[in-house]
Amino acid sequence: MSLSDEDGYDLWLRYRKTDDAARLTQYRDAIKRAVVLGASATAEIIRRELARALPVMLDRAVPILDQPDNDALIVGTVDELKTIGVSIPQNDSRNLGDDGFIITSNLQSSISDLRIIIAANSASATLTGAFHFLRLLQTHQDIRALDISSRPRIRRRILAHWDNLDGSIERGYAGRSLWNWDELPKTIDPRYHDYARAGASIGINGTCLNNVNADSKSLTTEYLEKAAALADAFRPYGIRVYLSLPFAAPIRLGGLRTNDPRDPAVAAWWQRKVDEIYRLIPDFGGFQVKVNSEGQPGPHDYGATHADGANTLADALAPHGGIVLWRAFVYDTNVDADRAKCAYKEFVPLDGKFARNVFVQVKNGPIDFQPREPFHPLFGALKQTPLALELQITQEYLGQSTHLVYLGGMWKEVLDSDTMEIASSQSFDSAAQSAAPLKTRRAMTRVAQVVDGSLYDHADSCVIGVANTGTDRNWCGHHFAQANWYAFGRLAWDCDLSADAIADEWIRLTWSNDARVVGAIKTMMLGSWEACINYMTPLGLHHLMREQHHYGPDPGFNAAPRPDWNNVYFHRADARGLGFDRTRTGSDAVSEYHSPLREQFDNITTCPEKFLLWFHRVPWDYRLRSGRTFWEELQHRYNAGVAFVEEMRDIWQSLQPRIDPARHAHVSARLEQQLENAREWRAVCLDYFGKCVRS
Ligand code: GCW
Repeated sequence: MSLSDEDGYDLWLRYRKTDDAARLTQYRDAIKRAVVLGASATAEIIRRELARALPVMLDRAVPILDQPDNDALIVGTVDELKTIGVSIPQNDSRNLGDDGFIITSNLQSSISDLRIIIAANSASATLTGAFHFLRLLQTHQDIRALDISSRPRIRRRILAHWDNLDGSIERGYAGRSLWNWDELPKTIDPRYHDYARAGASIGINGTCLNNVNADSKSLTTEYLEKAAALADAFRPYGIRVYLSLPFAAPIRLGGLRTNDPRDPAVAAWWQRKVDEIYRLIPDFGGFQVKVNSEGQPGPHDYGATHADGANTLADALAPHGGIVLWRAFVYDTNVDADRAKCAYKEFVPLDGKFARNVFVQVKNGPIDFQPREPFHPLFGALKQTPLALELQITQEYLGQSTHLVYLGGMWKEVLDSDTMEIASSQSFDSAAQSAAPLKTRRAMTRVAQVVDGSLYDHADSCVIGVANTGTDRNWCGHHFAQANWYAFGRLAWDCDLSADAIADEWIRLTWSNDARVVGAIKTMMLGSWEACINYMTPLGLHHLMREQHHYGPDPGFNAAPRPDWNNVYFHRADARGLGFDRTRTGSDAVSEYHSPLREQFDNITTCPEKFLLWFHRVPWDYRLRSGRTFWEELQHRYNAGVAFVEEMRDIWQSLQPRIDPARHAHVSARLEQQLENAREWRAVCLDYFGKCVRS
């Protein structure tokens, strides 16, 4: 059978006839009609989605009714369901919060034979539930005895767009910005709805529209009206708008003489600006802020602290319910000569000084979205301040939109990392803590528990992912980069999902339910991250990428204006060995981690080999656990990385008959390019390091 070409625009919302006969019969029996209660714009979106999906998947008409009848799939909020005599047990509905949903196919109700109910406390959560139900059908799940109750542990699940007002995207590799600022607010591109629909389908509930390197113009009334038009388009999908904040706006837009956040005139200016924003966008989420970082101005320019800066904004936002996402991506050379240590040193002393509606936003690792980093030591260190976890979906340092690299495993490694923060935690009830078995306590001190707020009892929580979307027809440049957008949303919703389970789901939604396709693609995806690490920066190496664009290898780069923008700064290769000494006798970055982690990282024999060169300078003849010398192991890793890309290419080739020609060819071409790049990485790095070995 020849498959028709696809362009990837549908993402994972790709509805097809159920090609499993038994399942098709089951679905047809279970879903004869559908009823969506309520008159909101969101209810209308649910109706449209069901009308679009069900007839295709069931391959027959499925009427969408106004009134419930027997045998109907029924979707509504808990309150709406009450009006037709269906009550959701209070315990269940209270547990759902605003965002959670239930899907049940065995609930007792006064309407006989009512089959499947999708319910939530809010219309937007009902939409998330409807998408979840459709996903069950798309992935051929048994729906006869559903008893699903799903609630996100992280409250704010935000996509951050590094989009500039001129349509370009910093670190964007999939075309231009989706936001057409010139045509806004009048013209609402239908693609805005498709964007919001995709986000809502995986539980995303926030979008930060503009680059963290923010243009003051974004806060002019003209541009706020444009942002408001986007907010109006996204609202029915349950997605709120946030903005990145230009710190210098009081001078640039307000004509003030200073941006000092402690100056009452500056605070008053921000208050007026924030009030204006809320008049235009009543559910505005808040500001993302990059200051005193990479040339951006900030409170330090006036002798003020990060807390002073954040709190002025927080005070202006608080009456409206808005928040501040204050980024900790700072690395002032005056703070510490080791860039990895700076954020911790700047922010730990400020813990307890931030207003209640401030998050400190921390990247997953202490340097900058490298192929692999240990978790950022601020997780487990700041206790009184909620931390927002910042992940990068766009693959700035991981082959951009050319390399197939599935990031689910990377994010899981971070979320599952144990901060080892136990004994010093104030917020634990100490009796309960000592009674808890060690294993349970361990499970409670992971980065995931810092981020979801449970470790230090923070009510609000946030994860934010730098988006990889653009105007490319397939949204993300590489068809497989869609998987990273998808995995971000799914993990933000439920960080206990495994990278494997998410990949499995995504493959079925995006490519096929055919077991051979699922198995083969999963092998590719699950091995792809480790392969990328191996052919770029194995064993804890980092930042070897070419300057500016960060694509391709340049280990010898040493011409930047500051030391920590040079690649040689990070690897320090010479005749004796390789790696950055961050042990106690080196930069002592290990001490930013809790015991016993710091001792583990500090000792070359106990340091996980994946982080070896992150924490240690390793002699070329040092023997690793494999029995190989370090130099042999390094070569082995580069070879393994390249070999896996060859394997991906071959697997993909073997799938040709089972994938539509257009998408197959598109991915094939990229895999060829990836292979060429991986070989180049190996050749350049081994040549460079080899010269050191032999010198
Ligand atoms: O990863 C680096 C990027 C910059 C980016 C910066 C940041 C938006 O190279 O392009 O600026 O991080 O996160 O602020």
